[in-house]
Amino acid sequence: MSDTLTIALSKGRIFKETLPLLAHAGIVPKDDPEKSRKLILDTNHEKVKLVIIRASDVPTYVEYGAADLGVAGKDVLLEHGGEGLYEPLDLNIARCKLMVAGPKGEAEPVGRMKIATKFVNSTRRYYARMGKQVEIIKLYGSMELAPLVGLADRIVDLVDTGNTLKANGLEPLEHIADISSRLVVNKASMKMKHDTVQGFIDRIAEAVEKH
Ligand code: PRT
Ligand code: MG
Repeated sequence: MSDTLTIALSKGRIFKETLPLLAHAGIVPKDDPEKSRKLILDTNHEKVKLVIIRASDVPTYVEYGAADLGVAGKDVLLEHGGEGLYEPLDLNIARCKLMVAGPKGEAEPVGRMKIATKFVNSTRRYYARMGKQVEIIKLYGSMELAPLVGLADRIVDLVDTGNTLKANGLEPLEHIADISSRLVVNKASMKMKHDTVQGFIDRIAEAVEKH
């Protein structure tokens, strides 16, 4: 590796599922972000560093070139808009679905529904496509609570096993999008560090194939 590479990752499921792909590319972090409070992790490669940030901040770091590359959920990229980024690779990790959910067995209320979500842009686009007028209420988490306390009629959230919905008396109603994590690349890095960046993408692509 001839150039330096900074890779933006969020901790939790994305970090865990990206580790084996990085290992295939010969990159092994020196610290575990779940144990260390460090935000910049060194790796076995002197020139490769990982920055550990919030999942929703990854596109911003990469867009502005604070990181050359990053791993972000498609849900996050749909909200960000994806401007200023290349998205060359579907990593097929951290898979889930973006769905509309509501109280189990309850009929759709008449009139303008209230939809609680942190995915405001995706939700707006979805209901526009459906030709439905809705009121979108922006939340930052625990969307499942909103219908239980009368804040909203429906939520738009990520669903994996469906256990979180079930535990809160909700059920999945409509499928909006299949979600997985993507490798994103800063446009200038792609040009200026082409061989290093492309070499990295190729090795990660190989790892995804073998997974
Ligand atoms: O947690 P934080 O606020 O820091 O950020 P984040 O929630 O964006 O990060 P993180 O690590 O929780 O999720 C990172 C990415 O993982 C998301 O952007 C998705 O692309 C992907 N992913 C895959 C998921 C899930 N599966 C998932 N199940 N992200 C969240 N969930 C949550 C969901 O929001 C719901 O609360 O898990 C719950 C539902 O899971 P089930 O299995 O009960 O259906
Ligand atoms: Mg989370």
